Amino acid sequence: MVRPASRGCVYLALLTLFAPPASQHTLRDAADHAHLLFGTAVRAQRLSEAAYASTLAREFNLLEPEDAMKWETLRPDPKSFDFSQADRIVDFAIAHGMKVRGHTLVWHRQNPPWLAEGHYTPAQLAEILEKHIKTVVRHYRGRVFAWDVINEALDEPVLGSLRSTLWYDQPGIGSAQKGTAYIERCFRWAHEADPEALLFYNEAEAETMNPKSDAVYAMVQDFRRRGVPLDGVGLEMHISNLHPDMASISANIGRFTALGVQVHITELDVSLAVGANGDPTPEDLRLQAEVYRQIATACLSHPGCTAIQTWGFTDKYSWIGSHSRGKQGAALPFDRDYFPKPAYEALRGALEQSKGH
Ligand code: 9MR
Repeated sequence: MVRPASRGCVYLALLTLFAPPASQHTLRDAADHAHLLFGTAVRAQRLSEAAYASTLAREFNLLEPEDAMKWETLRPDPKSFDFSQADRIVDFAIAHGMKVRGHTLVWHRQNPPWLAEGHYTPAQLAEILEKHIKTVVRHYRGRVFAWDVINEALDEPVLGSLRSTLWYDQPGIGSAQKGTAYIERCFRWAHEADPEALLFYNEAEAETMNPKSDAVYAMVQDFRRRGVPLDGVGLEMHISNLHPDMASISANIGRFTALGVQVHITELDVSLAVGANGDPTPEDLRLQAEVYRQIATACLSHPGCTAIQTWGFTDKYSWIGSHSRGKQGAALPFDRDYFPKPAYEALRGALEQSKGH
């Protein structure tokens, strides 16, 4: 795969300089070789774009709906469930022999107005949430192998404290001020709905050893001791620092897997400063590739780190651009025209060098 013209010269030079020995294998082949799930977040409305669909099916053995399983999309009104977009993605995965991670049953964002502004009592909210979790998990029973049950329940300003949310204490589902009790109830509901599904707690900025990951660790340890059905921790890995503390990231993955839970790297992207034309510098592309390589290598060095997902795969569609008002971008392994970047080669190289997982 060689990219022609325009940005092509730069990429070609970088590929030549930094690529591992030429290989006809795809990232998916390399992931299969490494016995690792390698996936990406997917937008249902893009599946009709030929280049999007063919790249997705060729390069990944795992996918996760980026937004299609959030309440905003699944729950147009209090009474009904609209599975159309999520089903499209799941059907695509099954048709192409890919596994599916579900994202996300409980979050404080992307909730529909009828829910967020509904002024429900805790008892009513508990009933609504239990029904939602059980209906969605049952709908995908046997098709979604792992769920992000709760997403980002910890706070940013006071790292490690529980975030004040609709589900916790505004007004919450009846477990306000009882720490992680509301989270535990959600895991138990999901487990009742599909005892085979792997249940994950997914968190942002808990990648390194820090107060937030300490709080996740304490919760996971407590849940495991008491038999709460939690199987894994999702570390998002939205990276904007081109020199991340890899020793800390690796130690953090290690301490979670030592508790007997799996780690999935769930939302990996490495954003770069971009100019008005959306392009990063060649040097940043090289550093970005190195970060991708190091993250893959860190995951592969822990047998309990069983999946890596990028948050999208083409720079054409990524949350980073709108989030940074166009100042950051180019965060993913494929460029806007679906040509592989140095990051792609670095990931594939790391997977190919793996002794098997
Ligand atoms: O990528 C998602 C974007 O399309 C949504 O607009 C955004 C809304 O907050 O959520 C993005 O995905 C988030 C994910 O669900 C949870 N972790 C953080 C991700 C980036 O914001």
